[in-house]
Amino acid sequence: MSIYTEISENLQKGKARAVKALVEQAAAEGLPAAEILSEGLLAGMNVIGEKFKKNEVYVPEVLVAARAMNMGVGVLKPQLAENGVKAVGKVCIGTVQGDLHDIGKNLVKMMMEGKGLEVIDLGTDVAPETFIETAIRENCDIICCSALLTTTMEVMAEVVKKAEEAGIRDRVRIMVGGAPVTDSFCEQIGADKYTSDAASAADAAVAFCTGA
Ligand code: B1M
Repeated sequence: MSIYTEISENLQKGKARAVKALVEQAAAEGLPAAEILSEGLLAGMNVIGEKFKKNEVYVPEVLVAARAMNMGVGVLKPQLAENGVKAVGKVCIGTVQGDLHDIGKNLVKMMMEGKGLEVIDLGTDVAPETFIETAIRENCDIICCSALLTTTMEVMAEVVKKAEEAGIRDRVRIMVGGAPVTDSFCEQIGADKYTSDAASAADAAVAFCTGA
């Protein structure tokens, strides 16, 4: 069995300590962090996602798998986010109000930090007003919203509306993402950029901040 399969299977069983140890082993063997993430951790999470959809596993199993995922991602953080880069811009990020999914948001944060952006993490269940107040107080270049539920993605439209009302729309970009979000949804609500994955989100954010 490959180490990636072992990581995936242990993640599906929610064995956080085993996942952490296996990820550490894979990293020590010199396997690339991005590959450990996609072939091991995300592969396992995808299986859980499919089973969750078919009611073959339930919230408690998904929660322990998510905890194992976060432990594994924690090990990879230093490699995924190479340090020592000067801050190229400031971002505030959060999962929108009503939504508690934070694994994707945490990955986006990590990739952005790796690209030299300063990131303020507002956590989950973030009200539109909190995004706006933080962007103003902290002088952020970008507001990043993540949503995993079709019912919560609408909150992103509220963030755009509140940014317009606060008069900051000309100087703060709004980026959106998460599994149910699409390019056309981004356009429809008047946000600036949709990206489908964390690495592209980080690239787009750097491009906004550097004017590239
Ligand atoms: Co939830 N859940 N969940 N869940 N959960 C989904 C999202 C779901 C698709 C499962 C399913 O039915 N197949 C479904 C949503 C259906 C829908 O709305 N259409 C669902 C549901 C229904 C629910 C509950 C309502 C279940 C219930 O209670 N009956 C409930 C809601 C709670 C709430 O939020 N209020 C719920 C709860 C949970 C748990 C708490 C158990 C747990 C979350 C734990 C946590 O995050 N700490 C959980 C999980 C883990 C999932 C699945 C299985 C996995 C999500 C995940 O972390 N994926 C998910 C099924 C699935 O997606 N296959 C599911 C891995 C992660 C890396 O991907 O977040 O998509 P993702 O991030 C990607 C990209 O989307 C992108 O970058 C990342 C990768 O590079 N990205 C951005 C994300 N944000 C971005 C922002 C950007 C740019 C890119 O710019 C700003």
